Amino acid sequence: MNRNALHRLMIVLPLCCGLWLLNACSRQQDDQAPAVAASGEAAPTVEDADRFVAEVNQFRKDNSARLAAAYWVSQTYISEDGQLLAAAATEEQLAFESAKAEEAKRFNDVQGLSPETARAIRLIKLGPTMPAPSDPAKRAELAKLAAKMEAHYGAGQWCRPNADGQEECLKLQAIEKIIDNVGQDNRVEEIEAAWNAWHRTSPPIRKDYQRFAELMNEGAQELGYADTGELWRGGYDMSPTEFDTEVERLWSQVEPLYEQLHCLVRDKLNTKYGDDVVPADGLIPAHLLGNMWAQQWGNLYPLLEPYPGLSNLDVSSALRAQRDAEYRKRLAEFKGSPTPRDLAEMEHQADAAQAVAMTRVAEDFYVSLGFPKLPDSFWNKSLLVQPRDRDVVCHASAWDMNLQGDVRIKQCIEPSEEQLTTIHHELGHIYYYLAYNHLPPLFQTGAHDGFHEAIGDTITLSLTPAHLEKIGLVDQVTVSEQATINSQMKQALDKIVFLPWGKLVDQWRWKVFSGEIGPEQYNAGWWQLRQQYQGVGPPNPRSEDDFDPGAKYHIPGNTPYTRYFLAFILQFQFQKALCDAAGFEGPLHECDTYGNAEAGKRFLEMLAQGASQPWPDTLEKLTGTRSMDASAILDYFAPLQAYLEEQNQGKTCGWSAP
Ligand code: X8Z
Ligand code: ZN
Repeated sequence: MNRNALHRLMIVLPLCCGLWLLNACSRQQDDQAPAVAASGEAAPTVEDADRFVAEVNQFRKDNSARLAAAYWVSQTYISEDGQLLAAAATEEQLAFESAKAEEAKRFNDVQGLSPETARAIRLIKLGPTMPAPSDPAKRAELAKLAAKMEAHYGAGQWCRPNADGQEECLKLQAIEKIIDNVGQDNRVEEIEAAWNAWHRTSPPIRKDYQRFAELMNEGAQELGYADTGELWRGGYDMSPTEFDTEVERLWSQVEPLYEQLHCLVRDKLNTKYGDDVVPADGLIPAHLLGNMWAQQWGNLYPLLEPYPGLSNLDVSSALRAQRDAEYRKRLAEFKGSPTPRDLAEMEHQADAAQAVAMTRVAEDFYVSLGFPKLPDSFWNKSLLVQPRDRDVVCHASAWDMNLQGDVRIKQCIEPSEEQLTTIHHELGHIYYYLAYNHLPPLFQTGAHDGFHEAIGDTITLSLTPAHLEKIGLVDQVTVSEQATINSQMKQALDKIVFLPWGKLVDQWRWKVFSGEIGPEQYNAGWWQLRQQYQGVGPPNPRSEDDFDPGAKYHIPGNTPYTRYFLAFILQFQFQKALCDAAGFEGPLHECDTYGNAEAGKRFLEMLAQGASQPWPDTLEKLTGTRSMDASAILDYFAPLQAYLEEQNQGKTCGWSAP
């Protein structure tokens, strides 16, 4: 689902976008609203409230497998039929969840509720991530739009004549390779063509998105929220306004480090491409940062490597070599002379075998911490490689199909470091699902959505150069201060660079929902935020015929995005706590929790709490603090910060405000 929306709302599903996740929260105005006691109706009792919660839990138990099956099919077999199934499931789920969110207000004045029931009612009142109007026709329209936009994104492609003059169609992952520009030196024009091609896929859903936002707002307003953004911000056990302030506070902690990194990257790109392409004191063009959305710049590491030649940190080469060895093995074992079809089949088998091997690497880390092995059904039912015969939504996601152990991931795995990291990320969701499956369905979600996104990422922080060497993915690891700077640079290009992007995606959506960015300014508003936060600009002039936000999965997929911003801060807090539990005494960036039972136990204990209590309680139990805080990430990158300051001396950093 990604419907992420469903996140809170729903029941089940994918978290990658999680589906049904609910989050905690509290809405002041709801809490203060009078109980809806129609004249003549007896005031609800504690027992009524218990029954109400039990009914919602039962609905989820009874329906999650069926609904999840519809979403799974729609995303792993993109077709009109799949859209129909997904829309019908969403409609049903939204009808139930929206009605219950409204009904839950009846219990506002009931005294003496058990803590579990009070918590469950708070969660129900939040409403779905995709709040639906109560008018059935509008609800159906909303569900249809959601299914359509997601399918449209998943089926996006770029068709052009190839070298032989034949039409060739590239899907997103193939187009991304041109932009990622790893191990090649594509011409700027080629990169820009790829960027343009992908950004041409989204204008067809611009009108749909406008209507979708309108309908969700109507649903949110029926529930008593000002707009959908307020509903989304309400899921954090504090008021939406307090949450806003928290996000700003966290951003202000990390912004200076991002600006330093931006400064050095711009300088290197300016040297490489010249003033005409990358102005020395202006915005960096978005297509030259080694990522379709310029959200993480790790692919630029070879250009930024502080001390070249010290260590080999190139995990992708090792993964590709493993995959090629799989292929050669099959070729050697083949009897007779293979036809082109046989060769293609062997290529596919090698891809699939390598995808399983990479997933096993990630599983092994969790198992080393004392987590269970993944169930057989995970291996049998997950989608780990892009099928050759149909479109699927390749954007990675993790699924809890039935709230009792049928967990899967859907990811078009390729042999690259980025994909290996994403597998660890997705397994974080999977292990969260498994750890809280014993709870009532309403509590089967993250402490908040940022927790869910941070679990697997925390594990990736242990993939230090020393660890990667141990598992045979890099060699010649050097231990020195210079080697530390190298490795931190590589990490920061992903982990620090992500932060402004992680914040701005929902800044855009919140403004769209509130009307501050009107439909006639969707694209201009988007680039204004990208300039403000990332210091990045479009490669060529954009207009309101474009819909560049729609070229990022989470917009058509309606997955809230601030969760990732929070996760990128929280994962360092989690890692610090786990390393403390493991008795590790060195600098945080050297800590590898692999095989540490105590760290694993503490982590699992946190996961097992799900959303059964406010997230500050859960955070405190693991980390000793009740707030999210960027000091762990800043401490982690302290060596790099010093290096950047020194490198940037005398340079003019920053860019003009929009
Ligand atoms: O969407 C994801 C995950 C699924 S929850 C693959 N991520 C964000 C993105 O790709 O934009 C992980 C990091 C940020
Ligand atoms: Zn995720």
